Amino acid sequence: MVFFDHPLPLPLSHKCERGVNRVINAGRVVQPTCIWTFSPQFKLTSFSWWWLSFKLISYMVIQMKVVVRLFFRSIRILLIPFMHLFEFITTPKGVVRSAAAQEEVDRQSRNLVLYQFKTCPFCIKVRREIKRLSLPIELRDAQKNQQNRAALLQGGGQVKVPCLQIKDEQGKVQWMYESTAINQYLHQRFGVI
Ligand SMILES: N[C@@H](CCC(=O)N[C@@H](CS)C(=O)NCC(=O)O)C(=O)O
Repeated sequence: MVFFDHPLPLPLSHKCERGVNRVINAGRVVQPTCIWTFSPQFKLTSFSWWWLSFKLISYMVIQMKVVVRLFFRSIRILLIPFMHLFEFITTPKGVVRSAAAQEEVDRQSRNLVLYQFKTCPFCIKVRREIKRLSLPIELRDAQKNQQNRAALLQGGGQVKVPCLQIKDEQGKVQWMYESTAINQYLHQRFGVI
């Protein structure tokens, strides 16, 4: 009969031979919790096979997730300089208003905050519109800054960017997601015809 340490946790052990406290394994005295034998009494039940397969597959899925995440993270890091260059090239010049009109726009812009990621293409799209409309809107990074991330999650309900925080004259706060909706809103409110 072959004895060796049981390499697996329950439920395989329910089929194992029990009641033996000490076993000699390759000349060493070991204290097994369970002994797995090749004796005729030992059989892997179909449940155990399913359980083993499930464990194996879930382990592989977790490993794959890590690899896929690493892959996309490295691509993003490689793309960062190109995205900044793209933003620099495609950002238009800001509109010019009269001093009084710009002062009013500046005042209203103080009630707006854009939660964003530096290299998110949808955020670049909104930042471009902000620049085009000459709006001094505060930008808050929600990727690395945990405080901003938490504020976005708590206020808006999800960590998704771009998100425009709009405070009205009464102090009521609204959170607007979707780059297209944000650009439309900014255009309607501050657009120069
Ligand atoms: N349809 C949305 C897409 C926004 C989106 O997918 N944003 C990504 C970043 S580029 C995001 O917030 N992902 C959540 C995260 O990475 O945690 C829009 O146009 O604003």
